[in-house]
Amino acid sequence: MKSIVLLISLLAVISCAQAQQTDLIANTDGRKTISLDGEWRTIIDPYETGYYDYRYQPSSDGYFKDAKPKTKSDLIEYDFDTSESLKVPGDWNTQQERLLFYEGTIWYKKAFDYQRKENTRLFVYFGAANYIADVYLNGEKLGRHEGGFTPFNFEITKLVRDTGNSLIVKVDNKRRRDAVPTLITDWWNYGGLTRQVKLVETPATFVQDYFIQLQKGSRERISGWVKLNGSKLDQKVTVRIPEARISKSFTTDANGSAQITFDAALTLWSPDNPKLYDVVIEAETDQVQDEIGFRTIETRGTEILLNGRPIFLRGVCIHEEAPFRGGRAYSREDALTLLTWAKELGVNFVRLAHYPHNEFMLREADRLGIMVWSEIPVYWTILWENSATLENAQNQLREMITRDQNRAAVIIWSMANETPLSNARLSFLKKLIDHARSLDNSRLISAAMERHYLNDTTTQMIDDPLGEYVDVFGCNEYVGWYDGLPEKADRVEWKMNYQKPLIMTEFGAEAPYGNHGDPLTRWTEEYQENAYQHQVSMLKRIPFLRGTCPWILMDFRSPRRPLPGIQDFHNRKGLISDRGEKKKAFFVMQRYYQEIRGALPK
Ligand code: GCB
Repeated sequence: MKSIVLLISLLAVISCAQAQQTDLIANTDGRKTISLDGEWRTIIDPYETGYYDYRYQPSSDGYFKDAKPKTKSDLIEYDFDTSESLKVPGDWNTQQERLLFYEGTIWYKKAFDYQRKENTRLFVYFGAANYIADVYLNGEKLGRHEGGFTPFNFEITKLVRDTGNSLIVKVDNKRRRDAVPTLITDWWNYGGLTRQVKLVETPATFVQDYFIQLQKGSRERISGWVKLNGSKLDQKVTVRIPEARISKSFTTDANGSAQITFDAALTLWSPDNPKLYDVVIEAETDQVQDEIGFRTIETRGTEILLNGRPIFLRGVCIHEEAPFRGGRAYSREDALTLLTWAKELGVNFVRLAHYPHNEFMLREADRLGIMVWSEIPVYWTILWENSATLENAQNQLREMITRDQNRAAVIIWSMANETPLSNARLSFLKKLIDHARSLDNSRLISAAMERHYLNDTTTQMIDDPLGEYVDVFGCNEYVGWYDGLPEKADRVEWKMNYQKPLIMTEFGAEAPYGNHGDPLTRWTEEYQENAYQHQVSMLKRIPFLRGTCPWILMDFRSPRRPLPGIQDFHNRKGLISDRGEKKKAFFVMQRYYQEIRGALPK
């Protein structure tokens, strides 16, 4: 009998611990939050001693217990409070020289006090942790999150104390064959709590998520939904857009969901006029506010239509790499620097490669009027046949969409980059596409794909079978760099099997800023400039081309690029160096964008 009682209470403890995992709070900006950014105590743990015992079993008294010796004889071999600290947000690699190449586990600890309030729930929210995060509060496990570039949160209402809370996160960035991304990428595997960490307060029942966008194909009708979380799920919910004198009420069902549709005469968001409206979502027990832009995005044959008018996407690819200081970008200032450079180039579009970027990028793109391609790190050689890999990719896709589904700037969700053809890959990517469309049918779906030469060796053929399932075809090519010399572009013709718009999602050449020579000497700015000149003339000859994204705005760190004196572990294909110096090729692209700007509606 005693053991049954014990078992029941054990199960209760387990289910209580599980109940603390929560779906993502879509908009933390519109809520009361307490920042946990700053110095966190850290322990470098390459052998995961704080997690596994010496038989490689998960240990019950690992570092997450944050134990202290109680007597002078106690044996405890770690101490957060006398360990070194690292800054959060921030990757660990660029904070300490000895961590530059480190891939493994680091434990983070933040101590905090919190004044508990009645009828208020508390969550701990992580902007991102690369790659796996195990999160503990006061010795209890809250849960695990996998995926290095999307947000997640856990409810801590029941566990939080008034004083002396110990929040501990084990972050592990070891690469894995079955992970997303997999073992090899052309970017640095920056580890750590790379984005903001905050406590988020909500009422007992709160607006957890909402989708408020124009209905596909309509420029006058808003269509979406609101979702509540809590115990009082049936409520009256009002959506207000005060500037447009709109106030519409709906009733949530027993699951806390309400479909919303209403007519609205709004000024549409576009790069020329990035109009955002204050939108208030008001439930009986909660209220959140957001700034939302309204626009439509569709395709018709080989055209891309923004608000019903054909548009050419003058783009550039961007990695989430910090200008000037290096490492992961994480701040509004970083976002503004990158996007301002992109604007100087003449863009109306950016491809945020190769994973979801921090939320500042999306919020600032909304304000600056820059359309966005956003993607998940399904890159190169993913394990297509592994169901856990698919689940992981779907989860990252869902978290990306949940965070950014109300950003007018985002016009394209991209599923993958340069993935090799196979049936297993096609079926994997089709499932991702279905998943994306089920979450958001208002945006375009794409992927950056490859192409091949026909027997004549100068006709580039675009016929990836995935093309059938996307709205827009994205294509990466390096004519003039990996593929012949720059002048080869003059002889290349393009054919496509699909009546769909094409975006050239990558092309480029590599040169460190200030390295000069003649136009055929590799690694010189002149070679890069030469490659861009021939590229641009080739691009102009592609009738179904509706966008271009040179690779890449700014140089970035990559372990695949060791060439001493030239690369020094950086991919130098940037149009701008990591110190903000513009290379000659920048101006070739800038001229091209100036030229085509007038040719089509902006
Ligand atoms: C590509 C990849 C990109 C690389 C780039 C390069 O095709 O998509 O991640 O960094 O080429 O520089 O080779």
